[in-house]
Amino acid sequence: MNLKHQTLGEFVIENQTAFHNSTGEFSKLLNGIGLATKLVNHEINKAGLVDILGGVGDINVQGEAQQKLDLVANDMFIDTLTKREIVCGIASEEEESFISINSLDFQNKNKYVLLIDPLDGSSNIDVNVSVGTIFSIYRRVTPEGSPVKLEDFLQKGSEQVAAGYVIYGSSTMLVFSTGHGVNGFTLNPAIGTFYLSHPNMQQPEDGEIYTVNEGNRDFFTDGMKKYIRYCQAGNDDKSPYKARYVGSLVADFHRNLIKGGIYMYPCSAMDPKGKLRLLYECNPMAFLAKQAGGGESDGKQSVLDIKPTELHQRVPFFTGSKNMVKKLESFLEGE
Ligand code: P6P
Repeated sequence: MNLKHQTLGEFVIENQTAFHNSTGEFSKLLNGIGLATKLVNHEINKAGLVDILGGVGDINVQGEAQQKLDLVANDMFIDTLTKREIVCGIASEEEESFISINSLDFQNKNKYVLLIDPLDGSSNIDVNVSVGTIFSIYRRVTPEGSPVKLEDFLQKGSEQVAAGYVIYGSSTMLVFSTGHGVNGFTLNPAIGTFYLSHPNMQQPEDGEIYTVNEGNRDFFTDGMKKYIRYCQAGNDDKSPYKARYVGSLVADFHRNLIKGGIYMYPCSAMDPKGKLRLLYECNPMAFLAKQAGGGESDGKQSVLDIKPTELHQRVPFFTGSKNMVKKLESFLEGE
């Protein structure tokens, strides 16, 4: 390990002044997310052992069934951020409605709300494939000190003050942006410290990887079907693209962010509105893509411009190398 690398804590302190006139609350929030990430990472890494070893602290004395890791991750993020009184509200994929967090003195002065997909792609855990956490942070719009309202969460993605993801893969990485570029931190599990390993991440403008569940192809629109054939075509101007699909948004997004490529989850006859959730999957990833010089869209417009109407609403979502997203949109025009 090159000890010259900055730690997450040092990075947050050094950049604190840039964090939206932060009073230190924002820095506490980022560090709180870092802590919750380490707790979840620990649970994920031993998930495969629970059934084998049993008593690794995950099956309680009553022999109750091990909670699904989605809920474990959900509880860990909510507990960590509640106890540290860092946010005034949380919305989660695992919670039907938002959670209002009143600080001990019940005059909640915290400015930020968090939206989170605690464990995206969790069905992959059983087969030891990378999974992720996705988070999105807004400044509340209702008066400080009052309980949060739904409108604090139903903000356009363009209003995000920060967004990021954690990828629990061959290594665990925290990748986030506060509106000043994208930075990636890799966890050294031996000492539980995140180190700045990928400063100022930039998505290649072009790529040769297309990412879509082709099992749904017969249910796609004609424009989408034509674009897939375009990706597969080889001619004087272009070689066939590589098909890469993990089935875990964070893993697919992270690979395409580094290598170039396009991730697509279109609407279809089976998912007329698309599958991915606008507030805690698409908006945070779109924010990151844009900050890294990439592109993002619902096929017609930036998802960051969509005015949300409900917490768990779904949209078609495309994100990746800027020129690939533009090319895809040209195939979907008029649909
Ligand atoms: P499908 C995981 O459930 C997820 O939300 C994303 O992480 C992933 O890209 C997508 O759904 C996979 O969906 O329908 O291809 O299994």
